[in-house]
Amino acid sequence: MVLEPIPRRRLSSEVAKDVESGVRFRYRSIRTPRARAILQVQHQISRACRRFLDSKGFMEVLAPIIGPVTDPGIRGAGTVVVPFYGKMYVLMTSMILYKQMAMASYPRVYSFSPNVRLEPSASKSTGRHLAEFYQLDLEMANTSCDEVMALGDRLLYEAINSVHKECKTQLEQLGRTLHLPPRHLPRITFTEALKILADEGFDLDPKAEIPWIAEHHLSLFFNTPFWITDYPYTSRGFFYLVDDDRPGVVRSMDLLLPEGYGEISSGGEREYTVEGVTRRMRETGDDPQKYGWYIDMLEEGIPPSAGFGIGMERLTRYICGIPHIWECSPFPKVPGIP
Ligand code: ASN
Repeated sequence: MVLEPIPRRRLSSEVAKDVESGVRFRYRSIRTPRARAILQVQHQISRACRRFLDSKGFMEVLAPIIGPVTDPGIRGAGTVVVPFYGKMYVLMTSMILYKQMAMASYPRVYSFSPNVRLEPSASKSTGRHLAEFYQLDLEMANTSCDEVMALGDRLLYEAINSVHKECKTQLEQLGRTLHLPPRHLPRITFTEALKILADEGFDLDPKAEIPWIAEHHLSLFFNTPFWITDYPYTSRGFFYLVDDDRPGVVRSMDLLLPEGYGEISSGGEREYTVEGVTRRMRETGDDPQKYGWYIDMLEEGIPPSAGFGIGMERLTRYICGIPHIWECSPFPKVPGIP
C-alpha cells in the first residue's frame, strides 16, 4: 500500500501570517461562509461518530477539564496548572487515566474531551498543532489493539462517508475532493515506518517517537489513512501495556492521515495492574506518589482495556482539506500566539 509521494504545498510565511491575524480576528472570520462550512462539516463528523459509537453499545460520558493528575506522556508539551481549593490541579492533556476509571463503570465509553497542551511556539507553523483541542476518546474493556483498530477503521469510514453524503455543498465550497477510505486500513509496524523513512534520508532514533516532520513525510507516501503499530516502550507513556512476547515493545498504535496531514490518533492496550503501572512508571521517570487515586483504583482492580483518542480538529482539517488547523477550531488557540 506504500505509494509514490504526493506533492503538497508547504506552509508559506504568508499562510503563517494569516494564522496570526486569523486567530486575532476570529470574531470576524467566524461569520464567513468558509468558516461556517468548516464548522458544519465538524458538526457532521461529531454526529456520525456519536451515531456509530452509540450503535456499537458505547456510552458517552462527560469529560473532566481539570484534575489532580493528567496524561504525562505528551511529547514535550507543557501543562497548565491551576489553583483548586488549596491544591494545584492541571488542565487535562488527555483524559486517559479518567477514561480507564469510567470504563470500570461501563465497558464501552467515549467522550469529546477538551485538552490543553502548551506546545513549543515553533509548532504554530506546522499547520497541525493547537494548544487547545478536542479528542474523541474511547475505551473498551477486555479487548485488544486489533479490535480497537478495526473499530477505528469503521469509525473513520462512517465519519468520512457521512460528510461525503451530507455535506456536498460545504465540500464544494472548500474545494475538497474527498475519497472514501477502504473498510480496512493498512497497518505497518514502527520498524517498517522507520525503514521507509531511512530510505528517505531520515536517521531516526529507534527508541523515540517519530518526530512530526518525519511523520508528515511518511504520510505523503500513502493515499489512505494507515496505522503504525508496535511502538518501542521508551517512546510511550506508562499506561501502555508492554508486549509480554516482545519486551521493549508496547501494544500501542497511531493512526496517520495521508497527503501529509500526519498523525491523528494514538491509542493502545493499557497497563491495568499496580505492579505493571509502577514498573512502567519507574522506566518513564513518573512518580507513583503523584497519582494517588489512580494507583488506589488499580489496587482495587479494573478490567484490562484498550482504546484511542482522535483529534477532532485534525480530522476536520483532513476532511475539509485545510492548510492550517486553526480554521478547524471555532475558538482557536495556536501555540505561540497569545
Ligand atoms: N488518547 C490517547 C489514548 O487513548 C492518549 C493521548 O492522547 N496521549 O491512548
